[in-house]
Amino acid sequence: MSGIRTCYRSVIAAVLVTACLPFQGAVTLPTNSVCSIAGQNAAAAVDHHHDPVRDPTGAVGADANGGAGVVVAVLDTGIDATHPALAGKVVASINFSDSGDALDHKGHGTHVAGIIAGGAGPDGTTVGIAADCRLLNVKVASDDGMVTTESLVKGIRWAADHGADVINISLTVTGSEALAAAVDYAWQKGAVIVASAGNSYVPFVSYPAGYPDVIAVAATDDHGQLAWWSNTGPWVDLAVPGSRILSAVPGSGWERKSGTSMAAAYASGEAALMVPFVPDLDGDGRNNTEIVEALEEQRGVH
Ligand SMILES: [Ca+2]
Repeated sequence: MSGIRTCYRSVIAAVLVTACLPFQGAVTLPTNSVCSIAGQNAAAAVDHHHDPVRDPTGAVGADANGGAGVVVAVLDTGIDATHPALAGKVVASINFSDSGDALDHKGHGTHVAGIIAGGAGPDGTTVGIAADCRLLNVKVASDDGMVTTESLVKGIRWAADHGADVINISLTVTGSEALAAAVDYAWQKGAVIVASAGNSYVPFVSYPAGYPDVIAVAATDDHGQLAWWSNTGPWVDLAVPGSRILSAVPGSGWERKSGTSMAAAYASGEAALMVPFVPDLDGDGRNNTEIVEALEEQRGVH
């Protein structure tokens, strides 16, 4: 395992990607919107949200279901559950950060949540990949975007114990034995675990994305190519849209953001669509292995 840990200097939406260079340190921040990208050529922005996902039988569009009955945990900076696109979607909230509440004062978790489960956007079209799923708001990052491995470990275990079918982790932290054990715990409970690869354009393994039972997600650009700022490497499992993705921000607003955070959310939405359709083929009593295989077949980078 690489001893190099990647970190991201800021989650502030206004910073440039050049502020996201990796360094070695004990604490990292959520992977981030990259406004140097978001500010470019906005007229060419493309919504990718209805790129169809098919269930493994190929017979029915899995998106016909919209993820109804599926629970997705968003481990992030909190969620603005009062946003019109997210009203009624958050079924439970908990705060493992040092913030005073589980609200999203940062504007990161709400955007991620909207990509996964958001309803009608500003033009009336649905912004969420799996708009009928429900969310667990698991706040693990504080209001300045700081997240510790310890809080993430608590969040993963809590999500697994509260029925999460999919666990979205749009952030990176320093790996640890406790984090690996939490991932294994959630995996054995049947959760599909999705994490962002990071935005630093480096090949180094990020955590928790780099653990074998986590789907590591890179971001593509408007042309379907790997975004230049996306981390990648043989440890990355999927490459999905992550550039200029329209979603909700606190205060009933909307923004386009770019990052592997957005890509991970996109992949989590696709996983949520698959949950009702993908059977347990190997008889181990859960279908997360089969969902991961189906996702990698359709979106894999290998
Ligand atoms: Ca299985």
